[in-house]
Amino acid sequence: MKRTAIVFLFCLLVSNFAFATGEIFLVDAGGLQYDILTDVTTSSGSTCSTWTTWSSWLTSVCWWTTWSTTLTSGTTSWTTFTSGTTCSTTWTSSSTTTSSCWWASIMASGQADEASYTHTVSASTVGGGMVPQMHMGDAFDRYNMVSLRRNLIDVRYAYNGPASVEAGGRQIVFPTQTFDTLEFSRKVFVPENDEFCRWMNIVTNTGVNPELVVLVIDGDLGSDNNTLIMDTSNGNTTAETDDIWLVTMQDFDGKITSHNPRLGHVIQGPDAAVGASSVFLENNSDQTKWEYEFVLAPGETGIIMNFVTGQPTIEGARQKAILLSQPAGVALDYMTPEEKSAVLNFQLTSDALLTVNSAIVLAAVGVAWLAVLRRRKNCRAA
Ligand SMILES: [Ca+2]
Ligand SMILES: [Ca+2]
Ligand SMILES: [Ca+2]
Repeated sequence: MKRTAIVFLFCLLVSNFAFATGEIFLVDAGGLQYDILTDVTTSSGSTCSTWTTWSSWLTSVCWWTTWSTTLTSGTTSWTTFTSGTTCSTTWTSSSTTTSSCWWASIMASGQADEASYTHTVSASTVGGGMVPQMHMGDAFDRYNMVSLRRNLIDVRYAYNGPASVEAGGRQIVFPTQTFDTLEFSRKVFVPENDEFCRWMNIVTNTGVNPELVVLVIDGDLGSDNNTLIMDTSNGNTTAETDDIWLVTMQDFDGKITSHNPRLGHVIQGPDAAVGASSVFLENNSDQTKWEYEFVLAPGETGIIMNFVTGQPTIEGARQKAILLSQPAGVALDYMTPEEKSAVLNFQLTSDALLTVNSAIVLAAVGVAWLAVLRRRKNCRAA
């Protein structure tokens, strides 16, 4: 009877978390439909016997209370998880003092859970051939999850409430989550007239001292252990910190088809103030991780921006990634002048500076015109 009650409570608990997470579907100009998660309060996980099994999952949360205790404390317990009881390597099985435990690889608000084409496309093969009329989908299992590293622990951006939309529903605006003296939020944009998804990861230092920010963006590709790096911006097929973009696909080896969209991951721009401090992407692994480290002065806001493009062909992914690495036009749509000037990992020149500096230019023209008027007045007086 007691066991039945625990199972019931567990199911109730999991279903409650699942209900809280929402999703917004956005289709780009190429017909690729992105599934963006909002108000994430879900995790992928299961029961565990020891903590040490999962101790390397720095982005996981664990709890060691009995189910009844967790359920009684409701959402309060989750608040506790996100503010510090994340699994760390210092935990051992001796931490568990009760009979039940559960581990969870916690997801993040604003992650792309999936991307699939709404229509058939002609896809390129590993060898350069073409497959006509293919149904392409399963771009991601989880993509562009995000954490801030606090005291060596990666704390997820999650459990932060519902999102809203702007830009005619094309940009999802996520709420602010506080990490000590840092405030963090996200905006995710998919245009109807171009082919990409853009993330703005927005951090503000609300403290009185300069603050080191370590932003961790991790993901899981749909290509699983058939992931192949087809190209990177510095000319090889190895992911490195100086790579601006990376192109991946799902290998045909061992499969009849490779039906995942070919992906161009754009992680930074050339000559940017802040580059990636760590990049992980390997063949035969679906795991992705890009990290950025930077210092924010008191009151300063910094934005780490990422793009991904899904394309039917490798060449399409490569060409779009090259364009997005120096973002202009649609790639900067629905960004405020303040947001453009806060971007750290791309050097925004033409578009951004034009907008940011237009007020300065107008002011300068005004001052010059006043000087001309004054000189004319002086001439007349003379
Ligand atoms: Ca998937
Ligand atoms: Ca996967
Ligand atoms: Ca490379």
